[in-house]
Parts: sequence; C-alpha cells; structure tokens
Amino acid sequence: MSLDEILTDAAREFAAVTSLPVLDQVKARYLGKSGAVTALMKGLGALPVEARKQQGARINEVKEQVETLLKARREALQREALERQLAAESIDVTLPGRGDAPGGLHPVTRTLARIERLFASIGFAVADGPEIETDFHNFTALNIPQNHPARAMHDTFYLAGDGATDGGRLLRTHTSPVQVRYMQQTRPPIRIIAPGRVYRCDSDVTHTPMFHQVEGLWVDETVSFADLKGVLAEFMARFFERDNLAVRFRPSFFPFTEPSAEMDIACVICGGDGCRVCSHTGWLEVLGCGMVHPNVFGHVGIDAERYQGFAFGLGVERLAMLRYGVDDLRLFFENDMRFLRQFA
Ligand code: 2U9
Repeated sequence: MSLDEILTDAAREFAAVTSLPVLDQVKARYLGKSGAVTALMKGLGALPVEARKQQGARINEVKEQVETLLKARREALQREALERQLAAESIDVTLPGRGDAPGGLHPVTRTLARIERLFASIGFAVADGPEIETDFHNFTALNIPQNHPARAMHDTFYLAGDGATDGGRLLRTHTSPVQVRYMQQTRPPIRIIAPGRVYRCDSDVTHTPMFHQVEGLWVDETVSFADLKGVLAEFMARFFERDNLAVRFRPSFFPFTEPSAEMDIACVICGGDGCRVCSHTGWLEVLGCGMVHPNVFGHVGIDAERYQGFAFGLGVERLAMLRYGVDDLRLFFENDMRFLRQFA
C-alpha cells in the first residue's frame, strides 16, 4: 500500500464507521502492530540511508495525519452518542403532573389542635413537659400518697432501675406533672393547658396503654368553682358546636382536687333522648375537674391562703370519638388508611 492510498483509505473507512468499538478495530488496521503504517515502517530498514530518511519522514507525516483523522472521528462519534443519550433521557416538562396525593392529619392530632385553639381563644397558654417523669412530679406533688393504688406496678409503667440512683422514673400517667413543673417556675396568675401523651398499664376494648389528655389549670386570687363551670360549659358548647348544650356536674373524688366533680354533657349523638352511646341515660361523661387541693399548692410553693384555682382533665380520644362518631377506640391506633383517609 502506498502512503497516499493509506491516507485516502483511512479517511474513507473512518468516515464509514458509526460506533466507537468498530473505530478501534479500524484503527488497528492502520496503526496497530500489523497495520499498514507499521508495515511500511518495518520496510525502512531495507532502504539506503538517504532514502530511508526521506521515506521515514513521509511515513511519520502520514501517520500523524491518520491520527488526526482518527481523533476527529472519535470526537464526532462521542458527540453523537451523547446527543442520542440526551435525546432519549429528556424530560417533557409539558406533560401533566401525576397528582400530589396530599397527606392529612390524624384525627387525634386534629382534635388536639381544636382543643388548643378553643382554649387559646380565652387566654390559656399551652405548656408541655417530659413524658418520662419523676415519682415526685407524677404522684407526690399531686397529693397521691405512697400506698395509693395508682402507684401499683400493674397500673403504671416504671422504668428499669433500682429506684435509688434513678429516683424512681416512670412514664407519666397524666399530664398533671406539666402543671406541677409550671407552678414551680411561675408565680400566679397561671392559665395553662397541658396536652400530650400519657401511659397506663391498661389494655382492653375501651383502654389503650397510651392515650392523649388535655389538662387545664387556672390559678389566681379569686378563681372560683363558678369560673370552672363557665369555662368548661362554654368550651364543650364550642367544641361540639351546640348553642344550648346542657351540662351537669356530679360530685367525685380526685386526690389533687377538692371539691372534685365529673362533668356530663347532653348526649351529642341522640340529643338526650337515650341511645347506645350514652347507655340510654341521655348524658355523656366528658371530663373530671375540681378546685386545686391546698396540699398541691404546698408542694409547689404557692400560698394556698392567697391563691386558689381550678383544674380539669379530659381524654382526647374520647372527645374525638364523640365528635367524629367513631365507635371503637382501637381504630385510632391501627393505622388503617381506609379509616385515616376519612379525616384527610
Ligand atoms: C394539678 C392539679 C390538679 C387535673 C384533673 C381530672 C380531674 C380527671 C381524667 C379525665 C379523663 C383523666 O384522661 S382521663 O382518664 N382527669 O378526671 N384531672 S382534675 O387536676 C390537676 C392537674 C394538675 C397541678
């Protein structure tokens, strides 16, 4: 093969190649060990000195030209491959979206938010505190004596430990310790609610080991049982959106309040006529309440001669069930999307 032939053939063959692996094969035919250019180089040894010099320089020139052609073709093929890939992977931004499948709030979260909003509207601040509590904040400060049944192993989740070095830690059984901590840090007037998770060693159709409470506390110099009745009756009427919601208070007992009461509202399902939900009484028990016991004020360093206040506690799941007409408490904790979607 002459040098001219090599150059024209290489140019033609490189141009015909359409993929990079094939280009490498074609390259070998010219520049490889047994390629055409290499063959001419090998033949140089047989030439006289002067001719060898001239021919060698020409071969080198052609070799460089072949390499230049090769490089140009390689770059062109690489560009084409990239363009093909970009075209294949392009995104059509004009296509319609797939929908954003919005999530929703859990019915207990919605109920908590509703309760917080209503109390905030009459001047209650929202307080919170730890779910792992000390024996003092959960029981002692609340006038619950050492031998009270609420403190029994089978009623409360105690944390592992010897009780001497860890001071007897437990999962709070109510959000009352939040109010205890608040009163230890703040002088009256105090007007707070304490929403949150609480834990009890209890599990059956109407009890879950974890549930939510909202407790409330209003302490000042002249807060009376009349204020308790007014605030709680107004809250329930607004929560259930009833203008004339009948309420009644029945005497009760809690260690942390004196006097204590349970509050009923006219059944929001049957309007008071009697149904399965109200056990045919026409009334629904919705919360416990009372005037803060002077011993509780003593434990947090508030002068019980000067200050008085009312407290209450309610179960959030229970209010959610009544508001949404849910008849099984366990539905709130099963995470069944068919149930939860109805509240989204
Ligand atoms: C302080 C002083 C007093 C909070 C109160 C109740 C009555 C009550 C239950 C309702 C249903 C718990 O979720 S439930 O099982 N609660 O009956 N709670 S008075 O009294 C307090 C709280 C804090 C410092």
